[in-house]
Amino acid sequence: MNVLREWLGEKKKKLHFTLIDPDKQAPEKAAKMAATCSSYGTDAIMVGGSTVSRKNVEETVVAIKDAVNLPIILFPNSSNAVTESADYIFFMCLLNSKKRRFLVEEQLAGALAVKEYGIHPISMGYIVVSTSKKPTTVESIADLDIIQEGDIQKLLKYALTAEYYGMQCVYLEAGSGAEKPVPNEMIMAVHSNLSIPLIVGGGIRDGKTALDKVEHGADVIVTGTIAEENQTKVKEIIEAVKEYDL
Ligand code: 1GP
Repeated sequence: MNVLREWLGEKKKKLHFTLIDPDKQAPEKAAKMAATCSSYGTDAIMVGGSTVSRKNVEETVVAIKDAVNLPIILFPNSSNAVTESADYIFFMCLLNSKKRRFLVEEQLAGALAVKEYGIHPISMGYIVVSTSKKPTTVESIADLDIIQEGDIQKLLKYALTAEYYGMQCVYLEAGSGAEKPVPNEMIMAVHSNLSIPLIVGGGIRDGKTALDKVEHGADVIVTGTIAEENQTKVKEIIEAVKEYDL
């Protein structure tokens, strides 16, 4: 079952997910942010960050669960971020990392916990596109086979590999707080060559950019940093995503 495809089909709209980093605020504040984004129409809350502790993730998930009636999806940086109260987990492989750790080891370390906790896994090919002069956090830790802006052939090889492996979605990531989001032509190339849902995130800060990304083929827009900085902009982004008719 491809949950993302089902959600896209049911809503007949593009989707917006809000990413909350448990390291950036207390669980109560995270819950308030989730409630605000929920009132604006976000479709799911992703919980994850680069230095999260299991306790912090779990407390944040529990607080958000109390505050909103939305799916909560773990977006783990490691097996340490697998906690029991989430509904879903992006069971992800950082395809263009050269580190075995991000390709399979963290996944091995977390698989039994996903089973034991009964969290629904959504398999994901996670691909980082380098758009920033200053490396984002994921770029600094992942030892990437770098995909430069505009290198469509290289991106397509990775994206097709995700689909041929049977992964349920592809996430094109510019990195949290990226100077620029993933370029439109790269999104369009993946959209026109793949049939699995396409998630795009990193560096999206306004409604116009979000709309641009969905118009070029993104099915799901993820925003994180802007929810911490400017709630009016989050509203604008969610409205832009929702305005787009499939
Ligand atoms: C990070 O793509 C997400 O994984 C969100 O990025 O924080 O730049 O919105 P931002």
